[in-house]
Amino acid sequence: MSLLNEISTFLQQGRAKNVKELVQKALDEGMDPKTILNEGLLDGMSIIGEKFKNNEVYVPEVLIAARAMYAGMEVLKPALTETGVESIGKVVLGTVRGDLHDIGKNLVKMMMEGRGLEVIDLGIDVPPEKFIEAAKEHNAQVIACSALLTTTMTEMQNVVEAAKEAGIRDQVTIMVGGAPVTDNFCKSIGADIYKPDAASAAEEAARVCQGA
Ligand code: B1M
Repeated sequence: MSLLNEISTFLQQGRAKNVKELVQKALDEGMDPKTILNEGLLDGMSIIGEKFKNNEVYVPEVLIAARAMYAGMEVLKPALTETGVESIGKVVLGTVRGDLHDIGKNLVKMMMEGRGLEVIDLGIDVPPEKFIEAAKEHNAQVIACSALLTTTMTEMQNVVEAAKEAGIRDQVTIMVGGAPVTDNFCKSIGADIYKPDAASAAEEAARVCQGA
């Protein structure tokens, strides 16, 4: 079994310690951190997701797999993010109200920090007003909302409306993402940018902050 397959398998089994060790081993062998992320950690998480959908595994198994995912991400973080980079802009990031999924959001954060952005992470289950308050307080250029549920993605429209009501809509770029979100949905709610993955979200946020 290849190292990446082993990482994926251990992640599915929720064996955080093994995942951590193997991610470190892969890094020590000079493997590209993005390959480790995509073909090891995210591969395992997506297999767990498929099994979850088919009722082959349940919430506890998914949670321990998520814990193993974090253990691996922690080891990868320094390799994915450049340290000591001067901030090129500020992003307020959170998972919308009613939604507790944070793995994708945390990846977005990691990638954004790696691009030299300062990220104000509001966590999960974030009400629209909190996004707005934080954007005003920190003078952020971007509000970035993540949602993983079809029932919570509609909260993104409330963030857009709250920005209008607070009079900051033309000062802030609203970016949306997460598995059920699409470009059409983004347009339909009046948000500015949809990006399908963490790396392109970070690239776009950096572009916005640099006024390119
Ligand atoms: Co949840 N869950 N979950 N879950 N869960 C999904 C999302 C689901 C698709 C599973 C399924 O049925 N196949 C399904 C949603 C169905 C739907 O709405 N269409 C689902 C469900 C139903 C639920 C519950 C309702 C289950 C229940 O209790 N009956 C419940 C809801 C709780 C709540 O939020 N209120 C629930 C709970 C949970 C756990 C707590 C057990 C756990 C979350 C743990 C955690 O996050 N700390 C969990 C997990 C782990 C999943 C799956 C298996 C994996 C999600 C994940 O982390 N993927 C998921 C199935 C799946 O997605 N295949 C599932 C890896 C992550 C890196 O991907 O977050 O998509 P993702 O991020 C991607 C992109 O989307 C993008 O970048 C990342 C990749 O680079 N991205 C952005 C994300 N945010 C972005 C923002 C951007 C741009 C890009 O710009 C701002």
